[in-house]
Amino acid sequence: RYSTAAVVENPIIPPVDVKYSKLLIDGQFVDSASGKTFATYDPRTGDVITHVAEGDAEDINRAVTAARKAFDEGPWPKMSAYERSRILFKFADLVEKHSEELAALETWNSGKLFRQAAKDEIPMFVRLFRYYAGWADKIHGLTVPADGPHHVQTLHEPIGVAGQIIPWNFPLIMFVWKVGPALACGNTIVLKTAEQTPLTALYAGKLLHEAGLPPGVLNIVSGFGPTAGAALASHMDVDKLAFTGSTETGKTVLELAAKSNLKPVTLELGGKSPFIVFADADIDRAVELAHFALFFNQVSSVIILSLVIGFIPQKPDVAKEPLFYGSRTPSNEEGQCCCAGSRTYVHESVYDEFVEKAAARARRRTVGDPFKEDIEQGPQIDPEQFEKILRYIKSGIESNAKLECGGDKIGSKGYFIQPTVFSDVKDDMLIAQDEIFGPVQSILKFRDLDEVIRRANSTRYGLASGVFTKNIDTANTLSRALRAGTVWVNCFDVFDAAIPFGGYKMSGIGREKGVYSLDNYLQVKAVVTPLKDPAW
Ligand code: TXE
Repeated sequence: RYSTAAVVENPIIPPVDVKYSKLLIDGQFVDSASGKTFATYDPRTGDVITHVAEGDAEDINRAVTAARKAFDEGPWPKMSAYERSRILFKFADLVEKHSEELAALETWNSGKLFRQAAKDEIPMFVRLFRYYAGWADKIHGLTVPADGPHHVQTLHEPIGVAGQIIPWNFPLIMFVWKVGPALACGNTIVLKTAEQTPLTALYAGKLLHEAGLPPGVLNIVSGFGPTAGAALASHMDVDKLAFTGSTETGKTVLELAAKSNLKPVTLELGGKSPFIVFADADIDRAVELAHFALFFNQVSSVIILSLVIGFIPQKPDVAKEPLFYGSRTPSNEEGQCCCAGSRTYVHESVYDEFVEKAAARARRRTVGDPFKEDIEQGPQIDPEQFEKILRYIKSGIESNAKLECGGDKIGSKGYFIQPTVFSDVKDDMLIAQDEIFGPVQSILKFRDLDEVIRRANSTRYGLASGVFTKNIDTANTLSRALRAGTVWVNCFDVFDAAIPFGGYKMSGIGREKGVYSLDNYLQVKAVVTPLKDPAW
């Protein structure tokens, strides 16, 4: 289905204009202190979309000063929790109202499928904000039964100014994972967006203010990692840091936080998640789900949903698909997902059949303009990621993995890569060790349960995992033995606002989403009072 000719010769003109491109500080869109701007690109073509204000250390300082003032002087942290909740609910309504525009901007700036942005990610963004809006007035401490004649209570207080650094693969979803819990708990924020995708966060920031967010509570600085990002991580007046990105940069920001004011840090980093197919699995479903787990590109929400619930409809009718899918959000397209099932382990008795079907499935994958309805895979985000993926493909070929299909770029414009499948992959090959973050499936053969547990765990990462079997004992054993933050059994990438997400080992520190995410943004204070004056 893909060809070596240019895949996007006449790109669809996005149905949206860029309205916001300055820094959002203290409730105002402002130029950067240096007056500098940087270009942001359309990954379909590599063409410039617009120029945005480039924040650096001085702008981070301005933003932190505004956030500090908004925290110390209020009204946000001291506002009634119900009022805070109402503002977040109102914002969710506004996002729904502007969802087409936001989705188009997200696709234009990140290259993700428009269908995916509009029908999965924006609804999930709204769902998550409503989830956190619901939490705002339900956060409270405990009465503690301590020994002795004391009344002891805990107060759960906002932590202060939160610094948040997000990546480009899910610009809006990463926004809500960070901003949602921080606001619900009454914190103020300085958010540094990824240099590749600054546009939708600014739009969302504008809508939050329209919903009634006081100035200074959410400040957004577009800019680069070593300048703006590092300044935020090492700022003495930032009380907490949350980061999503590469393991390497995660180590850097942790060090910066430790060397400055020892601010607590949560990290959501890279992964190399195993997807394990046992001999008793329904092979066709396992092939489709493994394909989805690695490449994910919105085969169609209906088909993916049906894989999860085990029902295959005759023909998905895209026009009639509901806007909300409740408890499921997709991973990202083009394999640009931290929890991608990037090591596909298949039992030896079904291995040959699986490989043949997996390659056939990848060959059928449609690559092209993400604004088009019939496309499954858009471009990679930028030249760096594009080149990195091509280098890993070359390394797979050189290390004698068997190239079943793909293996090259497509066209000469934009950042399109052929859906690629390697079989005969060995655990020590680079393509089985490193996070490729692209449309490259690696299939490995295994013989028995103990062996696959050992091999699945033999990675420095521990973000997610998938198990495909009809045997409940196998599923239960794997669920406990796999050292990963998520085990998906007979499904993959099933997300929900309430399900915690995060990594073991070098995949991160802490959990996002769900009730666990609130702990990241709260201080616990013990208050101890004698039951009666001891002098009596
Ligand atoms: O990540 P970085 P990049 C992985 C994936 C990808 C690789 C590199 O394997 O191929 O990382 O991507 C900011 N101080 N993931 O280069 O550098 C940066 O500006 C402070 C997995 O995009 O980690 C951006 O906002 N901040 C991941 C954010 O960090 C710094 C998603 C992420 O950039 C900084 C993305 C510094 N010194 C990539 N340097 C996931 N977990 O989902 C950079 N940044």
